[in-house]
Amino acid sequence: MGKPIYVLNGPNLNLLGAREPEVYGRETLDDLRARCERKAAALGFPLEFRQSNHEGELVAWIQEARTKAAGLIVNAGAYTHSSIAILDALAAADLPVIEVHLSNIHRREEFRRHSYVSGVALGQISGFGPTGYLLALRGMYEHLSSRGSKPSVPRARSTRRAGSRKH
Ligand code: CA2
Repeated sequence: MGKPIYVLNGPNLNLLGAREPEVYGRETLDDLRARCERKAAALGFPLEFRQSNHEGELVAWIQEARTKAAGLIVNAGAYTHSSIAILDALAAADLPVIEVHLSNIHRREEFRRHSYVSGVALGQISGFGPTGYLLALRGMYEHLSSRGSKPSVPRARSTRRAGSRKH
């Protein structure tokens, strides 16, 4: 098994499914975790899925990911729009980052349009609900595979034809 992809969730995402279903849907965080685990298993990589309401804990997890993870998928919740500490930690991690939001942050309040995370992310997926996480996992898989750093991708078969080997 290679290094896991870390999926980190920020404040209040533990309330998923319990409140504001018109914005965030009816799926709980546990449902979302289960979906992500199934997707990661199908793609063949380990997954580390976590949620915290604390900025410092998220920073600590990003620092941990620097040596332990192959890539980071981040929904920093409201910290997306405010946390330079998370931005700095992501930049220092020097890992591929994909930013995810359940809602489309560009068609909500003006203050949600700016994301600190975007400055260090490969890209942002916003507005597709829980499906956005699955798209991010797929995107990370493709990104890591294209760099040859997806460990469970079968090694390329030799292009040398049988019998052409020099003895
Ligand atoms: O759309 C997203 O995923 C957000 O990251 C969610 C954050 C929000 O501050 C961002 O602007 C966009 C809020 C997460 C709060 O989640 C709740 C879920 C259910 C009920 C209440 C809050």
